[in-house]
Amino acid sequence: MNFAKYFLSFMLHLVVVQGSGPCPGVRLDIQEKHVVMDNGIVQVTLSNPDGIVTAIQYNGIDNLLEIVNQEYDRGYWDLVWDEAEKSGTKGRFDRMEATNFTVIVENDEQVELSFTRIWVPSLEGKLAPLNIDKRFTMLKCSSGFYTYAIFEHLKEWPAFNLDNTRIAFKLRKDKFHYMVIADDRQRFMPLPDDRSSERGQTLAYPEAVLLVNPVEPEFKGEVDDKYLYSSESRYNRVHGWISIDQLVGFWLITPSYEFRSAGPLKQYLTSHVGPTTLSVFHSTHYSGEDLVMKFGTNEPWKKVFGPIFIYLNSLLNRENPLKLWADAKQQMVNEIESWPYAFPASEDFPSSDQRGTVKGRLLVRDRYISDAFISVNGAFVGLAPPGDVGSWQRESKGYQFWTTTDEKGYFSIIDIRSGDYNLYSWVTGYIGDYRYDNVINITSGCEIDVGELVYEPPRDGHTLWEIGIPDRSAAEFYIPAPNPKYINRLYINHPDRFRQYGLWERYVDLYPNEDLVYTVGISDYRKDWFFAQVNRKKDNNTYQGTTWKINFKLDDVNINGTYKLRLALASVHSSLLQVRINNSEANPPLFSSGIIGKENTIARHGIHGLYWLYSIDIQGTLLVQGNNSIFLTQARSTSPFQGIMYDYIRLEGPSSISCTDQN
Ligand SMILES: *[C@@H]1O[C@H](CO)[C@@H](O)[C@H](O)[C@H]1NC(C)=O
Ligand SMILES: *[C@@H]1O[C@H](CO)[C@@H](O)[C@H](O)[C@H]1NC(C)=O
Ligand SMILES: *[C@@H]1O[C@H](CO)[C@@H](O)[C@H](O)[C@H]1NC(C)=O
Ligand SMILES: *[C@@H]1O[C@H](CO)[C@@H](O)[C@H](O)[C@H]1NC(C)=O
Ligand SMILES: *[C@@H]1O[C@H](CO)[C@@H](O)[C@H](O)[C@H]1NC(C)=O
Ligand SMILES: CC(=O)N[C@H]1CO[C@H](CO)[C@@H](O)[C@@H]1O
Repeated sequence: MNFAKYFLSFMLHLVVVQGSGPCPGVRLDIQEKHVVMDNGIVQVTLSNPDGIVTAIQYNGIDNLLEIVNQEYDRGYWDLVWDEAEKSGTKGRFDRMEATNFTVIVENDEQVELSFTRIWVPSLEGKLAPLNIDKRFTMLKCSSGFYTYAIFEHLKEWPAFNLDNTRIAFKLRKDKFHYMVIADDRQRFMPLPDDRSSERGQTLAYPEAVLLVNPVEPEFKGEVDDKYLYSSESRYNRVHGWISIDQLVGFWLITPSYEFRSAGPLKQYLTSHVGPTTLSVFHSTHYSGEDLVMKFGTNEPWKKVFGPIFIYLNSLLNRENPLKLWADAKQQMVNEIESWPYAFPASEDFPSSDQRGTVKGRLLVRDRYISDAFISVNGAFVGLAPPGDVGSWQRESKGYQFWTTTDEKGYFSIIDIRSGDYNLYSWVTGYIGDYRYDNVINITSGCEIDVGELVYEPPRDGHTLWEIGIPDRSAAEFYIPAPNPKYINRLYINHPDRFRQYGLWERYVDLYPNEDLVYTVGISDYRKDWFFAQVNRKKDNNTYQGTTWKINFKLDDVNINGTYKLRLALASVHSSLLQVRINNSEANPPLFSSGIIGKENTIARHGIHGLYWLYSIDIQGTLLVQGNNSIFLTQARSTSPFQGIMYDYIRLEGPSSISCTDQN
């Protein structure tokens, strides 16, 4: 079928059927093994007392969830945990089956159900030491339902690690074929069967499969990998699936990311072949072990994940199915506008009037560029639990509240839960991280004005040269076309060129014998700086680290001065970065990072992971008038996925005061 033509054949008028007119109240039917919530639009069946969504009846379809699967494998919360002394991120999977079912609210307007599991010491070593309360809420006239969960670790309980937690929905593969992550990230998807060993070929890791003999021949030759569909938290607000035949949409709407780990840039899985759709609240993806939540004994903790909204929509016959996406985006806006929700019955979810506000203005002063206090539009400003400068990107136990500045630098962060926070910021175009040093105590209904804050990014001298844009991403560098054998057609002629399988192998194609050499003033970072410093594959299937060389000319050198090399990294994976000046053999090197990073962004087609900033002193005696070279060596070479993504590199002149500075 030519799907593009199929879509175009529809006329563009939108009537989404739901929500209007009178609707019946919400009804609850408690059965022996199941509980059913029904508001006349949607009927949701949960297992009793496990609290697993076994059926979602909507628009005349008995169940939108995969009826081929066992009931426990349809719509479920899960977590991955481990005992405290264990390392790694692949702990023990737990589907969070509850043991007790309670009706919290039951009236015409709302039904709220609670499925709980209480931890007791006899469960030590068997289950994560957590009390879990899974809530499911249905409102009158609402085309969907809400879910949230409260996790609690009590004071005397054992230490443990929490690697991952999420909710997963497995949809019917006979109905849902078209997946939407964003306006420019949507497509018909292969079937789960296409990933089987009879039809597909596993590539360098199990998640990536080359579709050799798919059921629908149009997918032949493509790579399927769920990591091709990951999304940053700030953009991960609505995604899901469309049934083209039934004109039904299934959407996960996340109106706030206050409860997700690690701030706006953290990347999470979304939807993928299954058809599966996920709301991930906490994971180590694109960050690694630094993101594992590690709880000590004597560490009481409680956190509410969600609520999120599972939204269903439908169209009348012969309408353009993509209107379901347009409508889902509108519903997302509606949900964001009603955040924080008023309906959750748990006292652990504070309403808007129990929360506080912080406002102020952020200005940037970058000496040696200008003495001016610059107001920056779109700078991220956020509250996260108190910590070191930049700690928000590894923070996961608390809540984070982020906004961006307006064109004059003003910001207002609303609906902040009570508690102690630091205010953090980073600004595209400038290196480093800002932290407002006072702890901000938010209490119910408070309004705090922090006034004018000035971020002075790290700088000791004038820019002698720079490579890239300081934006915490390697996207501006050279990203090669994929090997034609390993493409995902969605990302051909797409702005996100980095979302392709196997780009790490293209380095050797481009630099078969000599490593990358970049000459300041002649090279162009958009073409001449490969997006990741990856290892070189040898004929005997071993790998070799690489040394990249930056050539630059200095008209004069202050041998008494200290020059500063700023190395901002967008991601690292199991790497050892060494810096040498003018002598590629110098031992010891001028700088060595030690082994850093477990972010796995190269394998997972991310263009950034965690942000690292190194500021390295270079004594003037190491430099010469005329041509100089900086050698960047990535010395670890046991895997193709090791390497470094640079964000931005700058050499600053020595911090002497010149006549021009004084004028
Ligand atoms: C189950 O919930 C009810 C109502 O909250 C409570 O009375 C009962 O003690 C709970 N049972 C268990 C095993 O937690
Ligand atoms: C901040 O507020 C919380 C209540 O929201 C309170 O428990 C805590 O002690 C306060 N911290 C400080 C430093 O005042
Ligand atoms: C693989 O080849 C490289 C040179 O291309 C060599 O240095 C290395 O020792 C070889 N490794 C093995 C295990 O044969
Ligand atoms: C460097 O310092 C030495 C000793 O203080 C001084 O004699 C020399 O003139 C200085 N050179 C430059 C270029 O500033
Ligand atoms: C300095 O580098 C430039 C650019 O790479 C090159 O053209 C020139 O020949 C070099 N000069 C010397 C003296 O090596
Ligand atoms: C310390 C050092 O190795 N300096 C060298 C820098 O590069 C120039 C030009 O290649 C050499 O002359 C210096 O000796």
